[in-house]
Amino acid sequence: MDFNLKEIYEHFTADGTWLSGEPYGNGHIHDTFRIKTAEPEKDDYILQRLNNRVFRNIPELQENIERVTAHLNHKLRQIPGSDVKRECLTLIPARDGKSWICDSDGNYWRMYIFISRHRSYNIVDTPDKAYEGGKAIGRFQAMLSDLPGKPLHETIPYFHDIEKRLEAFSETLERDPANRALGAKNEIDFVFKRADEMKLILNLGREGKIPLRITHNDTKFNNILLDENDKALCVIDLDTVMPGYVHYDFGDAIRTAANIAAEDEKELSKVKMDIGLFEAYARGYLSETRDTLNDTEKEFLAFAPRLITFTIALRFLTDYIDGDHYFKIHHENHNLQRARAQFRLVESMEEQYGLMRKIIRRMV
Ligand code: ADP
Ligand code: GN1
Ligand code: MG
Repeated sequence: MDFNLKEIYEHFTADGTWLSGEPYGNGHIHDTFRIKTAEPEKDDYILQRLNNRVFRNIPELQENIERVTAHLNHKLRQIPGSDVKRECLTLIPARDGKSWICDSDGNYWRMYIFISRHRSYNIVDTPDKAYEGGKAIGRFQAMLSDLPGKPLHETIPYFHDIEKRLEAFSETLERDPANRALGAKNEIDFVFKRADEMKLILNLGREGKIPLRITHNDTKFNNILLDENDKALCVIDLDTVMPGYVHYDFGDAIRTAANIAAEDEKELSKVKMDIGLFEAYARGYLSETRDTLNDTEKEFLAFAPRLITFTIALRFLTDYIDGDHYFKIHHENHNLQRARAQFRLVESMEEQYGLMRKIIRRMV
């Protein structure tokens, strides 16, 4: 689709003269553009067309993000030497004062300051970077632990609820609208074999042994920006910040920070969880959260990567069977390829689970 980005840009109260707008980043959900301004000393911007099939209530979504970014901004201002514009997202209000606009075609848009001089990684190649990512998420959770006011809206209900995800999968399999189930028999078997054990974290929550906290819920490594020296800079993609278990953030971060291959690697023999990257991320994360997590949360951290990698593989597979309506895809069978790579990663985690537990136990 072609958009008149300049016209949309002009609806926001941005500083700086429009120079150009180009697609940016590797997100699977929104359409993201980098807007460059003509004046070198002025900020550039990120303009996003929001996916309102995925996020059904944009005003609520934006209200969450307004509250979260205002709180982070307030906290950072109290830290001497902090670079507020780069260490948290800054929304740019529209001319009517709202933090988003709806254009005449019914598209929703929002704008952030572009975080300058950042580095973004889809694959992590050194323990130092993994460590910094862990610190960034740990600090993010700590800073939001005293967010004042009412609970955040659940922008996607039951987002990491594995029972609901399994139900949706079974329902999609039954419909099999794209006639794809037969070609994914091995993957389907893989899911049902593990369905029960994956309810562990959900059950601990039900038993009151782990608390709901404010979590990010989408801690894929490219949602954590590092600075020009590869130090933790900013956690972005705040659409799913809402109540959750810390395991969701830990698990999703390991899924991406410790996988030595791409999320959608076709050559499955290349997919592997690197235990050194796992250790480094966990060290960074626990350096910020060791004192706040309870014993049960700590005890089951090592299980989290298996759960979240399985959950996201299941969502890729569900979307494949459903005919690719949720995640952006770049070729036919892309969601199946993603699911296969992620299931292989689950196996790699299963193979190393004893060691993962030992590492966490030693650290807490
Ligand atoms: P999606 O939900 O589609 O993943 P994101 O909000 O994560 O959307 O944005 C997609 C990508 O755009 C990010 O992975 C990142 O590379 C880039 N990005 C988003 N916001 C900013 C920002 N404020 N500054 C710099 N880059 C950003
Ligand atoms: C999506 O938005 P993005 O690309 O950072 C998805 C995550 C998945 C991830 C898999 C709102 O993340 O849940 O883990 O793709 N976000 C949403 O790569 O569904
Ligand atoms: Mg993203």
